[in-house]
Amino acid sequence: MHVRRRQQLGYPTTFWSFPSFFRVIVVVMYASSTSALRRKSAAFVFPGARGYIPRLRSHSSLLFNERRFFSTSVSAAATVKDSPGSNSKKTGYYVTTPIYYVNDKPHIGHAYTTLACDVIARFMRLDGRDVFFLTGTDEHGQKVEQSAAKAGKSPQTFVDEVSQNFRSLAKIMEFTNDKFIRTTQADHKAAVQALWKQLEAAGHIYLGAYEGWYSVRDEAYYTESELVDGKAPTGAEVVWVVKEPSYFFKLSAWQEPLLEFYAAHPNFIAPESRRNEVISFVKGGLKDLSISRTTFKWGVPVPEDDDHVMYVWMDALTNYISALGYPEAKGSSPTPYQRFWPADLHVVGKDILRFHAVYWPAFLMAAGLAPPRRIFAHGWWTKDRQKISKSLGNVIDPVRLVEQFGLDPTRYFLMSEVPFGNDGDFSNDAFVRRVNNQLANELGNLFQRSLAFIAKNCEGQVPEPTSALTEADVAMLRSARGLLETVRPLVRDEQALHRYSEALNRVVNEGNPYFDEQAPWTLRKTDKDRMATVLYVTVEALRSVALLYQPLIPASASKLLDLLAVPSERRMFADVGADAALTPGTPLPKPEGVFPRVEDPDAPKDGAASPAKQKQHKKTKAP
Ligand code: ME8
Repeated sequence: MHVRRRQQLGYPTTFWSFPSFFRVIVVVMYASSTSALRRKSAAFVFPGARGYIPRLRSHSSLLFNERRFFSTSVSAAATVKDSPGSNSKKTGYYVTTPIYYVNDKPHIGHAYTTLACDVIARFMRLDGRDVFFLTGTDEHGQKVEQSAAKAGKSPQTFVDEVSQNFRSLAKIMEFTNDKFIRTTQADHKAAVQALWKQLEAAGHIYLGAYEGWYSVRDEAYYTESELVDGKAPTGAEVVWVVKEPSYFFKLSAWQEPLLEFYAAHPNFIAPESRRNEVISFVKGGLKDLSISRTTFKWGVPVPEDDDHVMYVWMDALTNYISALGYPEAKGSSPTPYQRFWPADLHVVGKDILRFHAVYWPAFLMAAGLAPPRRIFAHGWWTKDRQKISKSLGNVIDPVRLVEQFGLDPTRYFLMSEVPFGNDGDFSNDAFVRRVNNQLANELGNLFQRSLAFIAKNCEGQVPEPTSALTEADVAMLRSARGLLETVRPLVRDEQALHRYSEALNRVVNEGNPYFDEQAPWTLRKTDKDRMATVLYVTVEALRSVALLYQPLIPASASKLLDLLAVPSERRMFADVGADAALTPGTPLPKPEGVFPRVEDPDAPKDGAASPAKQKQHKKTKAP
C-alpha cells in the first residue's frame, strides 16, 4: 500500500516510516493485545463513551497504539540525563537564577531571567518532576557598599530595602520560586566559610598580594590586555588596585581539568556559540584568582583572618549550594542537598557566563563537589538598540509593563519574542503586535468561537461525538496530543523557550482553519452528528493545548481550562493525552473572552480604551 493511501485510511504515517522488521513486531504486539485493551483505547478518545466504541474503533485504536510509542520514548528519555558529577541519590530537578545585586531596583533584564526559570520550573512540575527553583539577592561587595553610602544608609538597612523590591517583583510576576536566598543570611555566610575551609584544607588557597585592574560595576578583575580604551570590555570603569594582601585560588591548576570536563560534557554550556567562547577563554590560559580584599568590609570574613573579606563572586556562587543546606549533616532521609545537587540548570545572562562556567566548576571540583549539569546563558535586552541603563534613562520597569499590559501578555511577550539565547530589542509596538496576533487573534479567537457555538447549539455541554472521526479530526487530535513529546525536549533539554511557544501556536493556528473548513454552522443545518464531532474535536484539542500553555501564561491557561470544565486534578501533563479527554455531556460555564486586545499606551489615541482590557489586567495581577 502506498503511504498516501495509508494516510487516507487514517493509518499513522509515522508507523510506516519505521523499518519493516519493527513494524512486524508492533503488529504482533498489537494483535496480541486483548479486546478489553482495544475497548479501553476507544475510551481514551471519548472516555465514558462505551456506546461509541464499535463505530470509533479503527481510529481510536490507532491513537492508542501511537500513545504506547510515546510513553515508551518518554520514560526512556526521562531516565537518561547528561549528568556531570552524577549523583545517584538525586531525585529532584533544580533550576536557579543568578542572585541579583541589590544596588538598584529590578528591571526587565532581571525579570526576564527569573521568568525563564519560572516557566521551566512550572513545566517540569507539571511534567511530574520534584522541582526546586531558587532565586535571590547578592548583597555583599564594593558595588552594594558604595550604593548604600550614596543613599546615606547603612549597608544592612539598604540591602534589606532593595532586596524587598526583588521579592515584590516575584509576587507581581507570580514566580513560583521555592526559596529566595539572601547572601547576608547567617546560614549562607557559614556555608561560604565552610567551602573556603574545604578549599584551604585541600591546598587550593594561598596568601599573596594583588595588584591590577578592578571594575566595581562588574565586580571583576581585568588584565591590561583585556581593557578597551581604558575601560573593561563591558564598558565599565576600572580602577587600579594598589598592591594589597590577598588570598588566591589556584585557578591556573584547573585549566586542563576544565577543558577535559567541557569535552566530556558537551551540553554543559549552552548555547553552542557561548560554549566556544568559554573554551577559547580557558585555552588562552587561566591565572590564579584573587579571592579576598582588605580595602573594604562589606563581605563575608575570611575564616581566621578577618582583615580580609571574601571576593563577592566566591560568596555569591556558593548560594546555589548554601540554599540546599550545604554543608549539611548526614541524615537518613535524603537532605535537600542530596535531592537536588548537582543543579540541573543555572540560567544566567551572557554577561556572567565566565563566572559560572569557569570559576564555579573549578571551585566545586577543587572542593571535591559535583559541578552543575548545565549552564544556559541567555542574551541581552536593549531599548532602541541601546544598552538599558539608568544613566541613559531607558530602563524598562517590569512592574509598569504588568500594570500597562497585564501579567500574562508580559510573560508571553518576553518568552516568545526573542529566541532564548539571542539578544532582543524591546518596543511597545512589537509587544502589542505579538500579543494581539497570537493570544487574541488565534488562541482567544478559537476558544471564543468554538465555546460560544457550543453554548448556543449544544445546550452548553461538552458535545457528544456521535459520528466517526475523519482524517482531519484524527490529524487535529494527533497534533494536539503529540505536543508534549515535541515541547518536552525543547524545554527540558534545550531551553528553546521560543520554540516551545511556537510549537503551541502551530497547533492553535492549525485549529482555526480546521474549524473554518469543517464549518459547524453549515453542519448544524445538514448533519448535527458531524457538527457535534467537529466541536468535540476542537475543544478536546484546545484542552491539550491549554494544559501546555500553563507554564507560559498561568492565569489565562487556568481560565481556559475552567471554561472547558477541566477538573483541577486533571491539569498535569500526564493528562494531555486521550486518558483525560473531555467527557461528553459535562456542563460548561458561560463562555467569556480571556485575551482582550492590548493597546500601546504611547500610541496616539483614536478612540476610547477598551474597558475589558483594564478588567482583564486587574484579574491577572498578583494579590
Ligand atoms: O551579575 N537583558 O547580578 P546583576 C537580559 N550578582 N538580562 C539582563 C539584563 C538585560 N539587559 N540586565 C540584567 C550579578 N540581566 C551577580 C550574579 S550569581 C551567583 C551573581 C540579568 O544584578 C541577567 O540574568 O548584575 C544577568 O546575568 C543578571 O541580570 C545580572 O544581574
